[in-house]
Amino acid sequence: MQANKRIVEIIGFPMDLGADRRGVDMGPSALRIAGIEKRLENLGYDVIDHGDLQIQHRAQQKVIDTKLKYLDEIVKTGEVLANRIQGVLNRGNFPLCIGGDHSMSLASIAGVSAYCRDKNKRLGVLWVDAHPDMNTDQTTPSGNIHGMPMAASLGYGHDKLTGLLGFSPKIKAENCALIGIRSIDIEERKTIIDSGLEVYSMSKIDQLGVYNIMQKIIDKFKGNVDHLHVSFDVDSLDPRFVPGVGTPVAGGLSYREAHMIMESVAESGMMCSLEVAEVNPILDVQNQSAETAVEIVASGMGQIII
Ligand code: 6HN
Ligand code: MN
Ligand code: MN
Ligand code: MN
Repeated sequence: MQANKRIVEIIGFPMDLGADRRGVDMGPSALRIAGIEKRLENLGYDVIDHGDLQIQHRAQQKVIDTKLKYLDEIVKTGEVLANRIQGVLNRGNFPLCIGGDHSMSLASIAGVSAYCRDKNKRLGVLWVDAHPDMNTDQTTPSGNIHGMPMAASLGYGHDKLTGLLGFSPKIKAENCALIGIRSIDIEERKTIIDSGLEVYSMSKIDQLGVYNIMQKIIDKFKGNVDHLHVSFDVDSLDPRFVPGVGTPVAGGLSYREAHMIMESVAESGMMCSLEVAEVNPILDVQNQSAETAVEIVASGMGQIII
């Protein structure tokens, strides 16, 4: 088994307005330099790389609300990305979005969710991250929108974020699973509890093992979900393997644990869309983080199975 679609359409989203550390807008280039297209072609996919979407530079704008920095440009470009993703899915192809900071997920999940609504498909999300990204403008310690996409997709937070494409919520908590989590802000925790989200922390991984957890997650998805979207924040990995991230947290996934997550996804045959976020080449060591991210994408797309 493998990911469902044979044609992969890559969309680069060089967004850095959702995060404080500069350089993450070069993530899409780093992933291309690390050979993402060739890697997928070697697995038997046809790959169309659409290049990057246009995002206005930070220097061209102002922060209007310090609790929602660069809100307008993030929403505006997010709508473009969401529409592009819907287009890919409507063509029957597999969208692979490469970021860019994780505020990209607002848009990618919106696009996938709109497609699923049209087609009467039940959407599930696997969120692989050190952070749950469950902040709102009321709880954020940073004002950075990359800490908010999961919350917004569930309907928590500012109307402009939750209301992308004109409907909310985009996903149901019971059809989501978060894994790799080890950094939760105090106020953010309340939103997680309120939502009822299933969070598999690093501590749970230590106790149960990634393989067992993934079997459990996939089993649940199998009964309830038709379209699985995977959102992979590379800071889920331990910073020893992925130093090129803006918000590193010690004690992360090992190289093999990250692969095991994605190998389990591939084995399920359920993944219909994927995104990779937060590769920051400025903070990286010889493009190691982008190379690791490409390896992980290959695992998710069936490297050991095909
Ligand atoms: N990410 N919880 C912190 C915040 O500023 O809201 C960090 C968020 C990190 C977001 O890595 O995608
Ligand atoms: Mn080619
Ligand atoms: Mn994230
Ligand atoms: Mn993160």
